[in-house]
Amino acid sequence: MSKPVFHYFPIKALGEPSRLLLAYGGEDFEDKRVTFEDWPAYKPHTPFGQMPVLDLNGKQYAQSYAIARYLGRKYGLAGADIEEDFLIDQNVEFVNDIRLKAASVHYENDAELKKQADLSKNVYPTMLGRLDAMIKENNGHIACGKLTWGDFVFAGMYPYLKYMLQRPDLDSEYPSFKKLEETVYSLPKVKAFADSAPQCDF
Ligand SMILES: N[C@@H](CCC(=O)N[C@@H](CS)C(=O)NCC(=O)O)C(=O)O
Repeated sequence: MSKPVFHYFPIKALGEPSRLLLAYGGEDFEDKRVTFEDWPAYKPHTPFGQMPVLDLNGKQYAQSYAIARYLGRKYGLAGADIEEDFLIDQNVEFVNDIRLKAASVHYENDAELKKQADLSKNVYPTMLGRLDAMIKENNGHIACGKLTWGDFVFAGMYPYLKYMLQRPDLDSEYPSFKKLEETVYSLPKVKAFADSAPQCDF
């Protein structure tokens, strides 16, 4: 059986959650960081023309949350029943809503549209406040009051979220965010992986 290969750009963003899950699962995987220069040659060989992609047991697995959910089930980080699974999915979708809103502004090239789409005064504070409350209600986790794959989604993507929101101060404004990131990164196998992985800011 060949070694699993996880393909993503040399950033955290949508790839880091599954890298951390693979590390947590003790998987001996190749962390293939495809450069932006090499990407055009890779792209046609991926299921949706996008990364991340996981090569596992001769199959290609795509879509970041589907991969994270799959790995979560594989490594005992899913819910105990369909009710808990639902809560994890629901709360991960909310984290993704914040990411998509931030991305829609961050990647807007038109300065006027970017200005009009400024969400920092009303939308972000409400959404981030809800996320903060969600983590507090869940004992420092994304859902179910315990460690699940949803925590890995948040922890892996958090630096990217801060970068897109241009909010390095989120750590101090919402200490629950930083604490959850630390909870995941201090798990022994995750820490070992992160300590030896190439450093990237987001
Ligand atoms: N829904 C997809 C989105 C994946 C996605 O947007 N990937 C970006 C990088 S974050 C990508 O591959 N961009 C290169 C391209 O589209 O050519 C997922 O969650 O995996």
